[in-house]
Amino acid sequence: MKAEIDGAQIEATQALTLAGDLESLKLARISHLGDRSTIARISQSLGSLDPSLKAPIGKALGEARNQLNELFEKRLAELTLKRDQEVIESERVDVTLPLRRTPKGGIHPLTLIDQEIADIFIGLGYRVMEGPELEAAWLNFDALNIPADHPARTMQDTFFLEPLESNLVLRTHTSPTQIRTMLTQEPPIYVICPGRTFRSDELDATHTPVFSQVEGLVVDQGISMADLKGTLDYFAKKIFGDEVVSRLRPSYFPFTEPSAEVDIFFNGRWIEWGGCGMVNPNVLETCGIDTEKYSGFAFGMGLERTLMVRHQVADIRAIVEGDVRFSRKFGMGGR
Ligand code: FA5
Repeated sequence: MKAEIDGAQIEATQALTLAGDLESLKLARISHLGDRSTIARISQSLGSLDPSLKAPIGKALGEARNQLNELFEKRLAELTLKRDQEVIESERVDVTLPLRRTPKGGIHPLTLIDQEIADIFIGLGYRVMEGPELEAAWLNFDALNIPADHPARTMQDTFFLEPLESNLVLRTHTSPTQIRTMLTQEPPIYVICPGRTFRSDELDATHTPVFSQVEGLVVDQGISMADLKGTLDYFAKKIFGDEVVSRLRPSYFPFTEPSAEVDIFFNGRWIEWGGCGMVNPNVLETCGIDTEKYSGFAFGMGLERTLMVRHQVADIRAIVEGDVRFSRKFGMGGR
């Protein structure tokens, strides 16, 4: 029996010593020191042994167990250290590696100014109205008092959609959204209508075939040119700075009467900003609005031009080409 203990001890010593990681050490312990191991089986049979054998066998068993437990603890410490070192090595971060930056996009300056303008007018109690970019020719022209022979309706300015009988155009201004508003809402009306507009202009330093406008429309009782001027002054100061003044210059639009160009005095000179006027009574009547009771004003300006003036952008292409290096300068670009 002593020989059996010695044999088991040798086998266990070998298994514990050879275990290369914590998992195999655990398995070696279960098979050589666990409940079903040779050593455990001999311990259990100790009671039935001849009394003279009990003491020496018991002693030999105790010694073997102590030696093996010590060996297990030693191997446990060694293999734990080894495992920790492996984890540290595999999870090591090389702080000297160059950073991999994923450049984020930036909010385009046109979107920013669009939001800025919406904030200004929402602050005055206006609502923001949107209309479709693909528009009925009737809303883009006729309802706005633009007759069939008006030059703006020629192929040179307008993108018509095929088949021509569809009478659909890419809207040439945001003014059809005025009509949509007046056809669906009762006065008092206080709205701005921002959006993309299209004209068959060549792309050059100051023109682009796809640009953006913002329209303003007010229809209420007792609205006069003074209200228009006051609103444009306030708008100009909010966009260009408190020192800026605006002036109205007589002009012509079929949908306003009288009509004017609004100029601003900015950086020492007068700059044309947009068109405006009192809504032509013909337009109000087309929309079923009682012209005895109500009058209104409207204005419309280009957003790219507004940005160009405010930020001294010499070429409109910088705005429309979407280069993030340009957008970042407006303060909302990620890195
Ligand atoms: C109009 O479009 C009128 N609907 C504005 C208006 C509204 C007048 C309400 C009265 C009442 P106009 O064609 O001038 O007007 O265009 C207005 C602005 O759009 C111009 O001042 C300019 O800033 C901008 N714009 C026009 N064409 C282009 C273009 N090809 N590229 C960039 N901006 C343009």
